[in-house]
Amino acid sequence: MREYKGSEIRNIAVVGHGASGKTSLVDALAFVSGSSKRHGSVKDGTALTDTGAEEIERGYSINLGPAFAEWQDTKINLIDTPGYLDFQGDAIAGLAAADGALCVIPATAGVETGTERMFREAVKRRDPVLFVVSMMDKEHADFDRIYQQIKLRLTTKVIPVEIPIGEGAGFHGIVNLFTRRAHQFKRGVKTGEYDETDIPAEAQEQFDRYYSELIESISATDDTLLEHYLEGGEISREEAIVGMKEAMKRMELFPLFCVSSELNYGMQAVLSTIVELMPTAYEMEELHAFKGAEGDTVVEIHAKDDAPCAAQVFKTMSEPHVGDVTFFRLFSGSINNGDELYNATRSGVEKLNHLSIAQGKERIEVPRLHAGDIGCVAKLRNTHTNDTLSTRQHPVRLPLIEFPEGQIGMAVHASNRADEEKLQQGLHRLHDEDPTFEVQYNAETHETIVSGLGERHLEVNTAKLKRKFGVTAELSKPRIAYRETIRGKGEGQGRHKKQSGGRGQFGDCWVRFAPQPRGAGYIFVDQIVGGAIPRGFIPAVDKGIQEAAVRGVLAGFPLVDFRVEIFDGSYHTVDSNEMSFKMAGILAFKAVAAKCKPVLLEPLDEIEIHTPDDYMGDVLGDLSSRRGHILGTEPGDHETVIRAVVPQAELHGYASSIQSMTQGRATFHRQFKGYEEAPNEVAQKVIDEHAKEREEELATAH
Ligand SMILES: Nc1nc2c(ncn2[C@@H]2O[C@H](COP(=O)(O)OP(=O)(O)O)[C@@H](O)[C@H]2O)c(=O)[nH]1
Ligand SMILES: [Mg+2]
Repeated sequence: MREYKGSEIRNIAVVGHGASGKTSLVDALAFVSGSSKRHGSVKDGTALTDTGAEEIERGYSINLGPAFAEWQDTKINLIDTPGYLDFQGDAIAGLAAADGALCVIPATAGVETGTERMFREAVKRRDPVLFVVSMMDKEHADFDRIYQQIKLRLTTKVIPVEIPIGEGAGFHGIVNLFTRRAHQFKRGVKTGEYDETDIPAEAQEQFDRYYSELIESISATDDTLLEHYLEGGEISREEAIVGMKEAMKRMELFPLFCVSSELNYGMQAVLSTIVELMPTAYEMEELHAFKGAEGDTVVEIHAKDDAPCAAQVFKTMSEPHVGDVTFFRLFSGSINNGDELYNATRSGVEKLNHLSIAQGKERIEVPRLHAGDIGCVAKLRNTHTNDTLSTRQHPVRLPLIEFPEGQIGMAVHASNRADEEKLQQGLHRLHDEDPTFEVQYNAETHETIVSGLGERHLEVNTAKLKRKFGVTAELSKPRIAYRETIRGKGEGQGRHKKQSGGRGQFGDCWVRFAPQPRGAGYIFVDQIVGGAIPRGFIPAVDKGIQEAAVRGVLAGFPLVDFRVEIFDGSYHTVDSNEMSFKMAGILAFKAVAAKCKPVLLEPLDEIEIHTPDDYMGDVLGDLSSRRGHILGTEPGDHETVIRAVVPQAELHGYASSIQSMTQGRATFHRQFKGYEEAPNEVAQKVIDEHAKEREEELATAH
């Protein structure tokens, strides 16, 4: 395989909703170009970029999948991405590595949530987007309807460059509006060969309509072209292409194409269009990176071969028998097989053995990669997603890819207790592979909590744990970290006395408890006068009280926000010691706290929801059924922002229910807000449950 310079490279992410035909399209493009030897199929589990065991088993993409197609002296790097929102982390990583996107929309199902989410993400990153209507051969395929839907739901700046001849079972050709030529296909063609003809009569009327629309749209983006057009001049194909490419870069035009990946119809035209209309890797917008230990110096990164190397890791995948494979986009400089690079994020040197490019799961070793290219390397020592590889002489860190944050949390434990350590290792490896999968230990509830983007995300990672690390893990509803406090004042005595021959134990204290404002914590005040207890023993009382407070009085949760004054006590010159006074503290807590109107506190989250206006009523109604307190609503661009405070206990499963309530169009962010007294009936339920658990524990202990 020859070497490609950045000017001969296009980096394209293929995005869209789940089951829109992305993986099939990537497979067909690579096959038709000749770069991939077989036309694989998602249904048979042979698609080029769906290679993980979980992907083949489930029939959809979970990880991004790298591939390439060599076409017209150009290497088109194609990054297939998962469409389900649960796996959108990889779609965002794919976009970050690319300079442009193909947004795939099936001719039957049309625009869906994932389409909308990824189209907006590409536009936000200012990546030119080319729409591809896929599955034109399927029953009920309807090109015009999809075009109107894109206009309505995604952008009015969409413009067909191709139109289909026939639809569904009758789909047999494509007219290109630029060339005014038709490609006519026959069933069973191997690599998308076609007969080129004039526009057939059956497509003439449609052509006339779309052609003037196309030329008008392009002219409207460029003053010279517009003048030319208004004066009645013809706009040449070359002028139109240049005008279109520039308009695409400014997000002013989004061309629309149509294909059938199953039949390989339309693939050659899409390949040529990518070469013609998508920016080369050298044209990428200039990036800014951070230099120095504090990252306080900003340097410009240009796609130049002779500039210092700067590569961003956008994905790592652990593979059986290989270890970790690291995928990176080389934004600047060129690298040779065997080079040593410097990971400025972690201050470590890495040797790039077997520098490669990937075609699905196959890796092809290359001697060199030029600025702008995408490559991979196996067995780096300590390099993870979002790290920057540069050189010791010019260490830099590229801006981080912003991954979406977890939406759902579950407690996890190994089915077999002996596997607990393996479980922890596996979880951390999975996080390294996928930053949207997070692992945290909650010290209050003693649970490991995993969070991700949806139920499917957590379920797939549980399957990976089993396959890759041999651990069977169980997920369960996380415990809520309730707390307790007191609302009243009280005082009493803690007296510990034990005499059993020899030296005894004696400690005795008198204390007063008083409530403190929420969040004030625990305060201990020494008000002993006249040496009722020697100074040295008083801290032991404090310690005893704190120790007892951890287990609370109502339901076993820590008691917080209270003040203790120690004001009297007594001691014994021989039998008193620290241990005895700690016991006295514990007894004092037990005697007094229960008398001070103890109450249960529950944790609350502040939640911010972005929802399309249509669903606002439903979302608000649902929040109040979850005992939510609405802080306010604000109108946004095409959405409303709702802010509310909701008890954590009511938020379990919220991600799934808001997705089904809003057809997956709302997003939310939640954050711990603080503690408040739980309403009586909630508290009583928690107290009863605790009592029952205690009983069961005691029963099994005997
Ligand atoms: N009839 C037909 N089916 C297709 C075509 N492209 C994809 N499919 C099928 O649609 C389903 C989803 O395709 P896939 O490529 O996995 O979509 P992705 O989830 O976007 O990657 C699979 O069963 C494919 O076989 C096409 O051009 N024609
Ligand atoms: Mg796929």
